Amino acid sequence: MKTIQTVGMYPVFNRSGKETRATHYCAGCGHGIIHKLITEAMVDLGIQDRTIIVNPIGCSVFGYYYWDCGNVGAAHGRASAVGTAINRVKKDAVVISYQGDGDLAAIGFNHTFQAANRGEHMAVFFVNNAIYGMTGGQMAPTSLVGMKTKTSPFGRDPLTMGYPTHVCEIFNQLKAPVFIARVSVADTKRIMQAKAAIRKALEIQRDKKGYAFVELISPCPTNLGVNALKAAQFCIDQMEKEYPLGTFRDETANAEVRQPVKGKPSPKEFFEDDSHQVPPAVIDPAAKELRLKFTGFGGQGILSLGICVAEAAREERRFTSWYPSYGPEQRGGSAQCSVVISGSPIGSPAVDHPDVLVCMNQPSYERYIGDVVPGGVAIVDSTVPLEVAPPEGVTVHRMPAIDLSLQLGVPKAANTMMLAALMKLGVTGLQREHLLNALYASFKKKPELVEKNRVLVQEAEKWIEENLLK
Ligand SMILES: Cc1ncc(C[n+]2csc(CCOP(=O)(O)OP(=O)(O)O)c2C)c(N)n1
Repeated sequence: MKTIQTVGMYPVFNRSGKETRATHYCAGCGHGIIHKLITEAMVDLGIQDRTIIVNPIGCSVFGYYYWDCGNVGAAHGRASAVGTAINRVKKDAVVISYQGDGDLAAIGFNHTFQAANRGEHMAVFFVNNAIYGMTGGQMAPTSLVGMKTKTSPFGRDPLTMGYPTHVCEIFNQLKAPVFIARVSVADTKRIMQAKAAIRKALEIQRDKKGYAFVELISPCPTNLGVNALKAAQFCIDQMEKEYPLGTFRDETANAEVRQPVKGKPSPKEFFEDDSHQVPPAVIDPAAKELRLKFTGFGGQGILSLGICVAEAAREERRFTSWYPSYGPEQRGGSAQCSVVISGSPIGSPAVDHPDVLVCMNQPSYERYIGDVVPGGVAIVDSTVPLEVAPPEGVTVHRMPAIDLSLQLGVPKAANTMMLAALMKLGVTGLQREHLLNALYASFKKKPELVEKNRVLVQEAEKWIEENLLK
């Protein structure tokens, strides 16, 4: 094939293994025009090398076959969220979020709205063809009243289907956006206006001035079931009545580069600050993976107990994960967390079949004891009646964690008693010193509790020696 000189778009589109210059869009569709306008502006402004386009789910999902710049695919509706992430880590990037009306105004509305409210540095191009194109013509949030679609065969009825969504008008209530405009690609005059709006949105990105939103009214002949001319006429006659064209906001001249809150460390400062540094884990094939589950009621310190064990493992340079799960109640609901300790990277932090189970209440004992693997260990508070027999090969230790903590006058320290049991019974494979360091570190904000807990651990260990290890 003869090489075609192109800028901004690839010379050939390799979709489906075929080298072609034809796009996958239907005749008369607006996407191709909008692609070209974005390409022209990107090249003219000299930003091609730092532009990253987040391609949506919808007819324009294949944008990355055409645009010769950075391209990232996002899950349906998440383009603005993915764009936000890119924006945060690649400060010099020009981020474009390209989204259809189903993608942006239905499944992804909140993501897009929140990105607009935060004033993320990105240009959002919102292609409004009043229908779900890719999936065959279902009703979109922007479908017109009375419009017949696959899912509104008798016409959109506001009584049951709501009214058309005016995204520009809604976003115009927000403080952060710098530029908001609605344009159309239905005829040449309108395409020229669209070209200017797209260019402006990208200039704002080039100059790091903030968030720009451009809605583009775009014909979809295939799903309207008419020819290209009639689809364009529908945009002009019908859609513009509902969605008037124009610039809603242009604060470009006054936009200032926004500054972060004072006193907040930059990500660089944060990660270079030694107090946040985590020593990297070391591969040790001899260290078998140990899976632990801590269970009880919320308020019993179950989650903190799991954190202590995970932190101690971290100090020993093990790979470790801590994965909490709790009911909606602030106090008294069920709480559990999974901890994995390993000498190699961890596949999943979820622990369904623990080697070690810690139970602080009856419901969790009954719920989880059957999951412990043969050869495993369960440490169960003595208040829990063992009405369910443990599986064969599972050792159950009874620990009066709640009663001991009450006797010692610190009812909240039942989890410290359990930690002492884990240490004394040696079931975590971690050193006592590291487990204690992790316990004391958890009282960073209440240093007076360190000494108290040191005594509690001693008492608990004494009890274990006399009762469990004899
Ligand atoms: C999570 C999820 N839900 C639904 C779909 C199916 N789906 C693919 S594209 C699409 C709608 C696209 O419509 P629109 O955003 O208007 O873009 P157009 O195709 O019209 O350009 C839907 C619902 C999907 N891919 N993923």
